Amino acid sequence: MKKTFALGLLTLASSASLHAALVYNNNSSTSEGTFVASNTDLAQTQLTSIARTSGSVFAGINGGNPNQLVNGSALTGGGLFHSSGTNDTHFPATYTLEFDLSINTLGYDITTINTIAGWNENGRTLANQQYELQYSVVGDAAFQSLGVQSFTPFSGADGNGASASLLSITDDSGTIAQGVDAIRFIVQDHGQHTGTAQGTVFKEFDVIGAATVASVPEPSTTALIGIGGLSLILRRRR
Ligand SMILES: [Ca+2]
Repeated sequence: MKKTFALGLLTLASSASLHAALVYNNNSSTSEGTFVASNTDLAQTQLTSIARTSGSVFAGINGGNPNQLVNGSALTGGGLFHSSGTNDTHFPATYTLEFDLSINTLGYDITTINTIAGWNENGRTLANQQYELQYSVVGDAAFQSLGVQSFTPFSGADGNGASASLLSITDDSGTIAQGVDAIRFIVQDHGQHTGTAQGTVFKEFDVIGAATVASVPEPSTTALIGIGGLSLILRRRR
């Protein structure tokens, strides 16, 4: 009887799929408008707010409004510039994307995160990207870290000129995180500087996934839990 109970618990534990290892499919270009953003992703269609909670941003490009980072409006001739000059105070710059839970109360399962950077002049290293990626799940205000994501295809030798980069993240389990209510990007200095403007110009944060669906135990699992529970009752009665 004791053995059956243990098997029931084991089946419960294995029914949840967990984040395994992040997988990257990055790409770069010497043309600003190379990479196409999604206009149906969660950051564009299921967002209640995008907040910048730290870090100053050059306000001259599209007024410095962070909303341009999720609606596709910054892909050509736009973006948010984070300078990495001497005595710089622009890092870290934290962006928190809060998702709408009014209908999808269980949050969202995130399958892909694509971030696009670049500019049409002043320094190819403006397309380099580095940020810590974090997420929060429904019912827990804390953020979990997925580590520092860094893609620096351009070096100091590349000089001025147009550039673009796509940092694309998936997970080998198929899902980066489940039941998510917020994604946070903590932008850092990528450390590769050249040209007349140094830093990063971010253009779009795409967060791709779907509403989390309540998991229903499979019949065999339910039966095992039933047997496990029964064995517990019988043990208590002895
Ligand atoms: Ca988008």
